[in-house]
Amino acid sequence: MSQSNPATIKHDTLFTTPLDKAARFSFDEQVVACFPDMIRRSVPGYGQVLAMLPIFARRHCKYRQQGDDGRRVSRVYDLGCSLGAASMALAGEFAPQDLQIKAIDISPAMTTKAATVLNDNYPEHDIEVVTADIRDVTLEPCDMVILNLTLQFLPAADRVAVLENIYNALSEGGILVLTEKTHAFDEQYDAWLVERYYDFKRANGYTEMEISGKRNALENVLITDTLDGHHQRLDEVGFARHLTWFQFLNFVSIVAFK
Ligand code: GEK
Repeated sequence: MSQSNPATIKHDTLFTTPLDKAARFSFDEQVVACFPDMIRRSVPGYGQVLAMLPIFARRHCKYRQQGDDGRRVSRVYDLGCSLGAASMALAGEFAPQDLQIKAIDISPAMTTKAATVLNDNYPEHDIEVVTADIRDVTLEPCDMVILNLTLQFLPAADRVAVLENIYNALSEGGILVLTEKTHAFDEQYDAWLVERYYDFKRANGYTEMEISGKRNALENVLITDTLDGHHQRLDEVGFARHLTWFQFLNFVSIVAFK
């Protein structure tokens, strides 16, 4: 099932004109309108990671939680859900009564659209879309947490607390899937990865102006860690086991086991 009607997804033309140098990237209505096109053309492996989420969920969501009506359900958090692509992928895999999804994003433009898309596609499912800062939310006991390209937008100093909150909420046997853009510690490797990443964007139709405009807008907004840095932080918050299961250029996805 497609996430949105392709006819209503705008082509990403956000950085096709010279920008005010002070302009910063924000998840507003303009971004929402072209988001599916933008993320697919800008994030190597985005579709592959989404496709694996229901496969992981099948193995790790064991109906450990109590639903509102007293029935056993699997509760999954989609943190920084944007238009709900990860929630969509999961909902398609579970019967409505077996799954409870809580999709949270700080951008009202995102959550408004996500709620419509999810409700239109999965009206029978228990999916709550919440507009909130994930730093302020107390998570309920859950089986799976998805942080797909979200932690990178939080100030570095706030990342441990968010992961601790997730660790504490996960039931034994549950998982966190953490997908992030990273940088390499070695400068030469990093330069190679960044150049090939720009080649990836060129191959997907972005011009030099669009690539440099987006890079400037994301400066100090999207702050990457190294892959080792992510693993160290997961250790720090208590995850005893965590594995890099996917890497495509400078984008990685880690699964952390509770
Ligand atoms: C996907 N996961 O398609 N609290 C909640 N949301 C936040 C916060 C915060 N403090 N900061 C940023 N966001 C999605 C893609 S996009 C990735 C995630 C990207 C939200 C922000 O509003 C945006 O919707 C999302 O994190 C990041 O699977 O655009 O590169």
